[in-house]
Amino acid sequence: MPAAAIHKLTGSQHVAPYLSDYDAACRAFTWESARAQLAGLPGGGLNMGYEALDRQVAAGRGACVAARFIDRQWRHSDLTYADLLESCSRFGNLLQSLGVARGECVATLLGRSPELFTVVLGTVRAGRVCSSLFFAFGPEPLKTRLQLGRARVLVTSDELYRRKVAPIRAALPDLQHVLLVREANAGELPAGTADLAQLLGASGAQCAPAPTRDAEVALLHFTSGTTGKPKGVTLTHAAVIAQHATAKLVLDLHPQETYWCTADPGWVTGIAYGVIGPLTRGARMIIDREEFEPQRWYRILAEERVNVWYTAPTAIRMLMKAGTALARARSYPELRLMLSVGEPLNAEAVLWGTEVFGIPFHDTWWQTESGAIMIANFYACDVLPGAMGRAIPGVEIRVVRRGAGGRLEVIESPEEVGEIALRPGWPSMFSAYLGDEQRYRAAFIDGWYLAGDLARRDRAGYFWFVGRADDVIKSAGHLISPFEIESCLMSHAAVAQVGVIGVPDPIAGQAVKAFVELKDGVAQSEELRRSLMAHARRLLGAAVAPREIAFSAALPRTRSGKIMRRLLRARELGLPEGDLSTLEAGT
Ligand code: 6R9
Repeated sequence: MPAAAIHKLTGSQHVAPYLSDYDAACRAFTWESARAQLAGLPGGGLNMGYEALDRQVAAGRGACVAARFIDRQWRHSDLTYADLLESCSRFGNLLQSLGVARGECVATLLGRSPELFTVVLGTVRAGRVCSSLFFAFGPEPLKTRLQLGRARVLVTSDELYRRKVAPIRAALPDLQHVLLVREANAGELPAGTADLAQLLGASGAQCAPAPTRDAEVALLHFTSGTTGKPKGVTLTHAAVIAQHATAKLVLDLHPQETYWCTADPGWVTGIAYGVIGPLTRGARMIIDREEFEPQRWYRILAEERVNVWYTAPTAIRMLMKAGTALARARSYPELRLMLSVGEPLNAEAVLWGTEVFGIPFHDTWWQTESGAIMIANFYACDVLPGAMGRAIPGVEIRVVRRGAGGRLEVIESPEEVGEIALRPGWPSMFSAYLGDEQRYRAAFIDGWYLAGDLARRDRAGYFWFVGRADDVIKSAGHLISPFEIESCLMSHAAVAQVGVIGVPDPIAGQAVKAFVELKDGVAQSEELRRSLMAHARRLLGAAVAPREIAFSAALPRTRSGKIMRRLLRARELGLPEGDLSTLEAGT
């Protein structure tokens, strides 16, 4: 039985919500009117960076704070909309002078910093394509992604360059410029790099936005599949229409409200709702440059008077673990909306929010491919603890099954589990899997985009998450490909076969576990296990490497030689083994 709905007393909220009647909002909504809420480029066309910055400055918000950065020593530095517009203009001129062409890729490997904003917004504003990479990736995942994106420019720090990029630089022939964000006492520039601050200083402060069209690619995000290389998901400038609309209707962001998104910029949430969406709403963003720490987080919520907070289940579970007393040591009178994304948000976490903050967490669901929030518990609507919420206005979402003859059928029964399917036509829908037309086409069947997630849809239209339809792992909100980890372990001299699965973890949701079959004649030992672990951490980065490695005499595989991760998982968790007709005997 799901927990009872939490009824929202809209009359008592101090800000009138943008969406107060869900059905009426759905009826009234059109994507044309959503686009009309943006400025559009003076000569026609649409540009994400222009909507986030120029439009705000033109509306008189130039002197308003766009982003407040808080560092480890609790020092604050504020950037206004006008500051950001200037630094982005400089960056646009810099790209021009470096000879980076329209549509070419500029990658970042940065934490949450002012430079990240300059590079992401400056790149898309200049009509180049920005790819923001996860700073905790090791050299291998970085190499794959920089190669796939054919990045011409990379912006990173001295330290990340030295540890992760210098060792793979020779394998990146397209990468012509590495620009470093330098500490004051960084010393000599490493060979083949340049100083970003110096170049920006020497670039002009005026730069017109590129005349981009709606369908032109602006962002490249990498996401994981179960097989093959990571998928390069491209989002066009039109994505800003949906990111703006959802920042308004779901995050309910009002101009100059204080907003805190805790997502890392290396993943889609950190860009869509950590940079673009909130700026198009004229918000005042809080940017914590540090990593998670419960006391620090409560201090930010309280002292910075956060109004709207977008975070993730792993962080919420860690806060719950740190204890209610810590949360209650401060008060949060300004906090009016808390949201979550990225992994299943259990009902207990929603209720804990109500207990501690007096308001529930509002779950939201979406994917890199959807480019914007697609399912949400809306601010003014009842929250069903454990449910992901309802489809946003303007998008038709159902659960489907494969019926007779393989055709997709929409499931009407609220009990039956099916795959989440979205009807194409919303503006932030991904425009390609970079260089993989076939994979892109395979994501659409019978006029639906299939998300790869299993869910139920109840009579009121709320979606209840059930699981992934594939083997992809979500650990601490990071989407991890078992294939990428398997490939890395396979490159160790002692390894014959590898199978990687996600196992339940009370905090991270899932943890990565690798099962390794050794080559003939290689003996299992604790030392070898440690060597495998070190190998994985060095190449993949600690955030992606397996947490556990187990030896297996013979991994279960099909007669065609494919490792059966499904069976590994069933055996590990003591679940029914299911159909074994393709299993190779003796494995
Ligand atoms: C934004 C983002 C997408 C996958 C998605 C699903 C999982 C996202 C969720 C959720 C349960 C939620 N996911 N939101 N699972 N409840 N509210 O996370 O994008 O990194 O592409 O991951 O994350 O499995 O398919 P991405």
